[in-house]
Amino acid sequence: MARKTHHRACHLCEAICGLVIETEGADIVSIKGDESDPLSRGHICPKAVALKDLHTDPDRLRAPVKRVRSDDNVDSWEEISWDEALNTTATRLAQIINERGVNAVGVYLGNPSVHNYGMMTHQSNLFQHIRSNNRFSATSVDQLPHHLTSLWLYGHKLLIPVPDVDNTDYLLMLGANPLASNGSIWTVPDVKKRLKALTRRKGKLVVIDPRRTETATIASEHHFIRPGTDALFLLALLNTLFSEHLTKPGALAAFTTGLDEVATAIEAFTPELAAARTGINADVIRRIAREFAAADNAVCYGRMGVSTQAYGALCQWVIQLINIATGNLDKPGGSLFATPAVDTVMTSSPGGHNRHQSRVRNLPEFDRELPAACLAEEISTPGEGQIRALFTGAGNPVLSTPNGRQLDSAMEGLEFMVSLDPYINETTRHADIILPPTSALEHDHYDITFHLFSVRNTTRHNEAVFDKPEGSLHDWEIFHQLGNRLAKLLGKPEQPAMAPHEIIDLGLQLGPHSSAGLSLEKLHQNPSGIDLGPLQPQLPERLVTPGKKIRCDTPEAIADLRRLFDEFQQPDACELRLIGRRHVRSNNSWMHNYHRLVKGRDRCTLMMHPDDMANQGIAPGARATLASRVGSVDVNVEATEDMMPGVVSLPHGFGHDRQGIRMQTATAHAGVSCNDITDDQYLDVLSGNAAVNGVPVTVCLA
Ligand SMILES: Nc1nc2c(c(=O)[nH]1)N[C@H]1C(S)=C(S)[C@@H](COP(=O)(O)OP(=O)(O)OC[C@H]3O[C@@H](n4cnc5c(=O)[nH]c(N)nc54)[C@H](O)[C@@H]3O)O[C@H]1N2
Ligand SMILES: Nc1nc2c(c(=O)[nH]1)N[C@H]1C(S)=C(S)[C@@H](COP(=O)(O)OP(=O)(O)OC[C@H]3O[C@@H](n4cnc5c(=O)[nH]c(N)nc54)[C@H](O)[C@@H]3O)O[C@H]1N2
Ligand code: SF4
Ligand SMILES: [Mo]
Repeated sequence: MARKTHHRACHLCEAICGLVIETEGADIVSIKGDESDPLSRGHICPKAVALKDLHTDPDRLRAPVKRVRSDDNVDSWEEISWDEALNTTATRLAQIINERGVNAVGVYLGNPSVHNYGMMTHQSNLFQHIRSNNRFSATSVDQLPHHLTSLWLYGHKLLIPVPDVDNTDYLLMLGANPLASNGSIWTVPDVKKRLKALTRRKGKLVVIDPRRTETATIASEHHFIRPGTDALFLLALLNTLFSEHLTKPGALAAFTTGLDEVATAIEAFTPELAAARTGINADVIRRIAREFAAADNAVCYGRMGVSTQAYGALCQWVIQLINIATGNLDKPGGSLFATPAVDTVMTSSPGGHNRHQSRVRNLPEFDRELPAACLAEEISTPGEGQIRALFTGAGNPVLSTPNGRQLDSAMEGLEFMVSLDPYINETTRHADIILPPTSALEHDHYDITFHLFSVRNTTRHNEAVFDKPEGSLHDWEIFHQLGNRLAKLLGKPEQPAMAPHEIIDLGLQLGPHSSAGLSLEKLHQNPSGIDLGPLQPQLPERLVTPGKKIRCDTPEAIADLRRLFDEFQQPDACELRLIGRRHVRSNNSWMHNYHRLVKGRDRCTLMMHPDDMANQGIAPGARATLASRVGSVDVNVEATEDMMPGVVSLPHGFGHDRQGIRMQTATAHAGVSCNDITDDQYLDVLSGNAAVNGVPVTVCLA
């Protein structure tokens, strides 16, 4: 059979590595890094090869299924036609909307939806008919504080600058472990090589993390920090910059206001206050501030660990202010905004905050979404506006949102649930109908999201590797067809079909690089991608704020300083706090079904410092019970001095031993769910983001 070579960008994580995939008929013969990709330059990680496993996985659904419950409460699944699946779904949704209004329909969209451009371009085909207040997504267990901060400072939720790692002299990194995650809100394939190049050219990488991570081991310096105290550390840095007159906004000064007001507002946040609670010495904090200010160019970057904690929004806000106050925003070697060929900043709403609140707990919306931490209570609390039907798409909130067990049981009480997902997993097992899309390799691919956070401007569109199997539907087609069926039932006009690639073709021709003659055709002539050059300074033009000014003294953030100050006036009664972790062979909750990624030693272990273990009488290798306000799990303990004393770490995305799941390999490597321990009541109240890091816990012998 003839061998074929395909070029394709990997869609599994934010690094968007270029791949070369060799096929023979329906077989994938090899998956390798694409040396000609101008961004990833041949880099791949072990997950890339699992694209083959994902494609061939016998557990992956190839046709829609409906759940059938027997008299003795045992569920089984029956394959049904697309017509039946889409008609039943549209009918049930229409019925609930007509009887109780749109708010009775909840929507949850998960992470892979932003890696799948058809889902991005076509979800509105369905959701325009369900303008529900009860929309949720993985954003509020993740990067919500970044969006909120960017809305405040730069006028648009997506205008998030990224560290110019290849040119910086000083990278201060908090709560990120790119050697495991391959970078986040920072598309930086081959990050290890880039970080090593930084230290080799005598630059400095300083990592602040409660665990000595893989990234920390290649850093110039690593400091443990008590989880959830980063805002104190960051404010102490900024305070030092002000009090020692080290601020120098430079060119930014012409369009930046409010730094003096910030200086006054944060006077109380001294290095001494921070030292008492963070565990980082005041002299070290002052030294880092001075070194940061003295570097020719420097950048502060913080990710999951500082976003999904009780002061996530304050942390991200101060990070931006540190970069602004030192003149490092919009500067080569500092933090820069990317200019993607298809620019969603031009086409999407800037976002908004707190324009409505959740029904039960009054939590703020952001960009028309409510915090995922309140999804369960919105399903289970009776009253006007209660969620009675749920649509999930590319999400597994039972494993990925705090107090997942509560959501797991709330879903049992829904009148109707439908999931757009290729698997029967912890979440979708509750669905009445599961709509499985084609496999990723059966549709074309353009990354509409992550070029926006990339360290270099590049662009590529890739054709499908395999033909679409007969009778199957892509995610976008499911949205489109379901949307039209629902429209018809609600008496609204149907939408014509425009395929995702046609939208991209337009986006390329109207986008910021249109002068380079970009079009889909041109991209097809360059299947490894086209280099559009390094990131460029572009302020103030790119700002979307009134008068193109950056107003630093954000009233909401300044008001939140009081909450921070008050909390840290109290002694911390909590002995142990839980944080998460990632591993390069795993990807959130859904990639444990591929043997090559799960083989080897158990990775769902609780990492704990030997002194803490001794205090609790736990021997190495013993099983322990990890408990919080909301639940407990039994887990194997791994002794390691890489943990800060007083902190334990458990990865999320495990817990696959629940009834009715059809993911054989994952079930055989079940582990426990970290989110059976994280608390739906523990969040950053300013942004509404879940605080899955820093959760107060106890650990004792099982
Ligand atoms: N404790 C703790 N909790 C966390 C985190 C943490 O660090 N600690 N991290 C948080 C973060 S950053 C995130 S992003 C969330 C992730 O949370 P979610 O997005 O809710 O969960 P995922 O595990 O990404 O689940 C993805 C689902 O999409 C399906 N899927 C995969 N590809 C496709 C596709 O192409 N189309 C469709 N329709 N479905 C697809 C998979 O089968 C799976 O069911 O978890 C969050 N939860
Ligand atoms: N292999 C793999 N890659 C992935 C994913 C995956 O699951 N597996 N998920 C993808 C997704 S959806 C995302 S959002 C990104 C996330 O990308 P990253 O943000 O790089 O993710 P993590 O590896 O979780 O790094 C978070 C770090 O924060 C630390 N931390 C926890 N609490 C605190 C705290 O209070 N303060 C400080 N300073 N640090 C703290 C943790 O120890 C951890 O090292 O990764 C993406 N890439
Ligand atoms: S680093 Fe991310 S994008 Fe690159 S091969 Fe691995 S999973 Fe795919
Ligand atoms: Mo994420």
